[in-house]
Amino acid sequence: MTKKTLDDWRALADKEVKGRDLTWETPEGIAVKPLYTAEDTSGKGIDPGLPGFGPFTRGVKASMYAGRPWTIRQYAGFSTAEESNAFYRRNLAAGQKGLSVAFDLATHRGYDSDHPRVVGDVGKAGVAIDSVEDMKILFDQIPLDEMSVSMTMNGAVIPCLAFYIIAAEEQGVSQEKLSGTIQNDILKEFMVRNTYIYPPAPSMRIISDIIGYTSEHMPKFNSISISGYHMHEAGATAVQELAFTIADGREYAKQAMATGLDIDAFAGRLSFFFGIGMNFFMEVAKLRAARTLWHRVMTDLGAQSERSKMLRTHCQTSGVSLTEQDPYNNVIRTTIEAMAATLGGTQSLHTNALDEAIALPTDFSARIARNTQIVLQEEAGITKVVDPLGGSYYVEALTDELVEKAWEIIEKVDAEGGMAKAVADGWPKAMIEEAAAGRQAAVDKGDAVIVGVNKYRLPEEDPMETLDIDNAKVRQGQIARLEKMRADRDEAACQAALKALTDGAKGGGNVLALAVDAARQRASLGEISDAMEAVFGRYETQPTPVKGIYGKAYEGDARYAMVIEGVDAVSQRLGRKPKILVAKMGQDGHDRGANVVSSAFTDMGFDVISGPLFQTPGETRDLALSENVDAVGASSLAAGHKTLIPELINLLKEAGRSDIKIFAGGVIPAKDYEFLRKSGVVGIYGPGSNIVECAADILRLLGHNMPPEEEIAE
Ligand code: MLC
Ligand code: 5AD
Repeated sequence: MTKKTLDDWRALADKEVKGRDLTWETPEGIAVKPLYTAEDTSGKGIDPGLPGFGPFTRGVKASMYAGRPWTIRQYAGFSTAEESNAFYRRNLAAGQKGLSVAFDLATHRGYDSDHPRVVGDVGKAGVAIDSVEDMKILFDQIPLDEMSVSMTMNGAVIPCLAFYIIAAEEQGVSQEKLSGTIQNDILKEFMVRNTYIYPPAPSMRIISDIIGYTSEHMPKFNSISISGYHMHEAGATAVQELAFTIADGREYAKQAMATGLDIDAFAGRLSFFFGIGMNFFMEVAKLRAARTLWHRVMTDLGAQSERSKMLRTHCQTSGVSLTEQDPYNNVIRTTIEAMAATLGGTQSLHTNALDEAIALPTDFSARIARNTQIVLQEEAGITKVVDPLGGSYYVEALTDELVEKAWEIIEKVDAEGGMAKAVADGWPKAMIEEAAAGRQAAVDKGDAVIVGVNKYRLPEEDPMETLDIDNAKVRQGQIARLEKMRADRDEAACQAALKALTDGAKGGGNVLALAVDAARQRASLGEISDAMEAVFGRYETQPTPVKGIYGKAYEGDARYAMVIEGVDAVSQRLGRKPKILVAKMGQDGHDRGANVVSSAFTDMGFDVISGPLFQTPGETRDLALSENVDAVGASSLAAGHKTLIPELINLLKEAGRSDIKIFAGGVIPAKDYEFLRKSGVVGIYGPGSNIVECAADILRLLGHNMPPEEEIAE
């Protein structure tokens, strides 16, 4: 038999599909072909090398998981330090290997639990930590010289790391023995995650103070976790996530070098964090590309040691890919994503729980999430072979293409003055938001399938048990502990340490070293944050949603056209466009949903006011009144909805404006719907809601006779 050629294959495939084009254009702008062969890899000179050697495309260790499996590190934290500690200890007993702390939003934003701005946030989305006393309870009976601990903290990074150092010290563990990671990645906060406190320049200075301090005193501690995860969750494509994350890393390295540090003294402790979504091979290739790119960047910056050029990373499966509808599908999705992360060679992994789209994990859902990894490690044989997809024509070609495409953006960032400047200019955020709006339109139109949401949807869903936190009780307990600590401490010594911190923040001092002294004197998280805020100030920003992307994707769609007509009709009747305030109350900075909604509503012809982040209900009321809006859409993703939305409704009522319609959207468990409706919420839109339908509902409430969706079915 003669050997078949690619042309033979093409002819045969063409015949099978009658000439249909099988190329798949991914959101990254990559044209994925239906077949890859050696022509796409060795034929183009692609050689991924060997694991353990630069550029580490095939993995950072020669033996990878065959030598030591990845760390099962589940991110968790809720309510009090006592409850979170008990949860950690149960998880460790059941096979988890490393810890990862989720702090509540009050802590993230540098507020003590008794601060009036955080009434709805304390203990909700993570654990409340006000002082070293809480931190000691959090790690009670967990030996910090043996356990590696990750802390996801960026805004209030100085007090949290200081509390951790003192909690260990008082456990008898000196700081040089501590192994773990602090997230400490502020650039992506300004871009997508929004738990910043100070303006960009002092925030960058804090990072180099931490890198300086840890490289001197904590040699086993990873000083930063440069994160693409949150970009991914905000809707970034794989290329955007890669490019901006690597560019962030380069910026931090350059900043630390500018303070006089030798690159090889700190670079070995820079670590990374990526999100892993559903496009399986793309995600495998993404991690391989990330390692290749980082090796190139660090070589360019002059690193000598191979360790400095090694991209070590944590991964988390994607939250945004999971659904409220038919939630058991989430177990399947998470398994696929976890496989992509491990076949991509991650060092550490968090697998999301199946109730992700509704609430924080329960013991039940956390067990399944953890066991997903244990089964992969102990039953599936995945750990036995290093980089088993290495040499796959498709994966190697994709890796190469991702490197090229991301490198183009990295070079653009560099040409325009670096990532800190790009973040200030806002174009990376805008790029990600455009990708997010495009994705939302694809899902709403059904072009991108989500099983159980826009296809194969169940007629009825069974209710699920979810975790509920009594936020008022947590807050009372925290306040009592704070009061006791303040009464028992040496006040003069504490104030002196805080003053030294303020002086050091002005210049000359290392703010982490000074905060460690203040933590030892029982200064609280809010006090330490305030001592720096006195010098640095607090950063505020205004959302600027993108325009035109959602509408463009819907061009020619009949249902969309009806909504546009509806908006026109209401505009004519009112003599102005219908006006909507998209509000973000509390310390919840998740703004992908709010921005996408603002963007889509603007495209549909509404007059949209995008409220600033972090408002109190009183501030939202003031804005609603001064702008004289017809409706407020409150976006809530961090469990503050039961406190903040009813308060807003009451405040509007007191102001005599009960006519303003209130909608709620975001992560809201179905069991809370009744409570919210009774409080006066007229429409609730959970994850998976269709924005065009949401707009139709609003038009109905504004008195327009909008036909139901079924009536225009094609
Ligand atoms: C590993 N080791 C080996 C080996 N494999 N040694 C010999 N042979 C092998 N095959 C060694 C390593 O070199 C290392 O030692 C040690 O074992 C530990 O392995 P590791 O691979 O470094 O793993 P780990 O300690 O788990 O560290 C992984 C990490 C770290 C570097 C990525 O930064 C990390 O744990 N990050 C977690 C971040 C996280 O959980 N974030 C949550 C974000 S949630 P040595 O001496 O070389 O160090 C979030 C959500 C939100 O952000 O928004 O709120
Ligand atoms: N506990 C467990 N997981 C959490 N996540 C966020 N907060 C917590 C918490 N307190 C997870 C979710 C979310 C991602 C950012 O991290 O999966 O999508």
